[in-house]
Amino acid sequence: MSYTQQSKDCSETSSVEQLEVVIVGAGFAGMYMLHRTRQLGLSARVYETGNGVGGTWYWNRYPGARCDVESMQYSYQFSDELQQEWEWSEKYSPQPDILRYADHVADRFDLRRDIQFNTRVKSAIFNEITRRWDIETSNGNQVSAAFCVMATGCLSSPNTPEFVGLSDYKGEVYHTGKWPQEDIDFSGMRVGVIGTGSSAIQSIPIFASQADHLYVFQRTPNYTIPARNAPLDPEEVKEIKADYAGLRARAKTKPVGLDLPIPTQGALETSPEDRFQEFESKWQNGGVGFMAAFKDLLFEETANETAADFVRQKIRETVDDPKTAELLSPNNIIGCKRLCVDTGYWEAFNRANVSLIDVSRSPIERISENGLITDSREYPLDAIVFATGFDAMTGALLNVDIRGCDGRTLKDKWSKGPKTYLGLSTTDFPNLFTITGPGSPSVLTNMLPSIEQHVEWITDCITYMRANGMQCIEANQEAENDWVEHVNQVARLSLRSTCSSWYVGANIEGKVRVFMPYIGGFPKYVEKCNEVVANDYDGFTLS
Ligand code: NA7
Repeated sequence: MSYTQQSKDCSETSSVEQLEVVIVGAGFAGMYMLHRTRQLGLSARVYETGNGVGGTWYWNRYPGARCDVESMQYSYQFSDELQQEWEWSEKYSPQPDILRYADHVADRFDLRRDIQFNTRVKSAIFNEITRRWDIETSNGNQVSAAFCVMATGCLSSPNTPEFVGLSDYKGEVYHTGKWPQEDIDFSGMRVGVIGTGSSAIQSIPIFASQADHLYVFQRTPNYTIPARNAPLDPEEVKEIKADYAGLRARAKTKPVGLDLPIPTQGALETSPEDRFQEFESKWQNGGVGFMAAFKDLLFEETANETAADFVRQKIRETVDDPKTAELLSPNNIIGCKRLCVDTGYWEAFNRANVSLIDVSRSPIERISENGLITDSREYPLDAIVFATGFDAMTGALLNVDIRGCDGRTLKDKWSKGPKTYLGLSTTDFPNLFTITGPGSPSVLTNMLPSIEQHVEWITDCITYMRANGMQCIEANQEAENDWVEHVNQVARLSLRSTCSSWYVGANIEGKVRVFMPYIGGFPKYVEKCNEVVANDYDGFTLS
């Protein structure tokens, strides 16, 4: 639907399409938002930079990319038919399976007809006369929408450090977060990987099996736990599907939104033998559940040290060369940076064609025409892989020129760290919603239930506004201040806020150090969101 509208100063007439809702991003958040919006009978369009759905799982196609949340829980629950009919094949799904699932959802709910691919939203500007959002895309489309919903993802703005000389480099350059769609095979090549975060840890064993020689440039070693991935047992799947609702309901009572056992004992309350047994059993089970061995691992440094020691011992047992083992051993808080999950990571360093290069003391100096230079030595390379992570949580939001009341930019408002009410909304930006935005549990939880909770909250809010003849909703300054204070306060209780991770923005030069996600847990957060609604959108002004 499109009609002619007088522009602000009435001097010209332009044809601008009018929509109820514009959604930015066609990952799991954007797709469900579109589905729910259409169910309400509202006109909506999704703009997506890529040429397909899936968001994070569309871009992160690097070899070895795999989810660290179990497949049976890393999926939508809004449609029982969908969760009953879809068959996952592995305990932890590889990226191609998750992308296939995203494609299936898009087809099953006929979503593509309202998604415009290959289109980046350039700007979203709140028009104070129409009280609507004026949105402009990279290919010059202009639309006006009553609501603008940012479904841009938390890890979707890749971070590529600006090394001197990169543009002169003659070899191939890749970023794990922007991996090409075609198959890349490093056979016979000298390959350098920069970084040892989760993306590097997942891809290194595969690169090592292909490359002539693989050089891993490590600044900070990371903790990783074996995934122990396996095909899903059909009997177990049958059992889950017989009571999927039960599993989902239990998951919602857990801080991370995952049905995992909650520890009741502290690490220091147990004897060293029992403690070892518990760590060993979690280690054998594999995955991020390792941190659920004891209740105090993320709160008490001495308790945390027992878990860190256990993993360091495993590294020494696995890696043949003691010097390499030492270099691979982190000496910081385990679980402070997001714990990694791997398949054959430490083992890869036992191969003769893999070298670990420490760049902690002498950083990467520059990239030359032929390779990478550190510590005054050149490493000739045919390809360089940047596994250097993302400008997390705020990067993708701030890549769009978002302007609210009085022309205020979001970049300006968040220059000292993101400020939101519930991670859903921000003062001075009426009718703008962020799905899993900073200040919400998001990346500290199973993303799918967190996404669904936000989408349902937002669509319920729009329904309420329509039913009550309201045009605008805006977070109150005081409510926002209180929420930001609460988010910071609970963050200080956890060891998670103490290290230089992407949770605090420490990986991006110049980014203000603020613990961005809400660490108070999924149930507490949902309770707060529901309370706000029950009290007539307490903390918001509706007009
Ligand atoms: P991460 O976890 O942010 O890891 C990025 C890695 O890149 C990390 O080891 C960094 O070292 C390293 N890095 C970044 N810049 C440089 C420079 N300039 N020189 C050397 N090394 C550098 O990103 P991932 O993509 O692996 O994972 C992100 C999330 O995706 C992950 O947590 C999962 O949730 C999924 P540093 O530690 O900063 O010293």
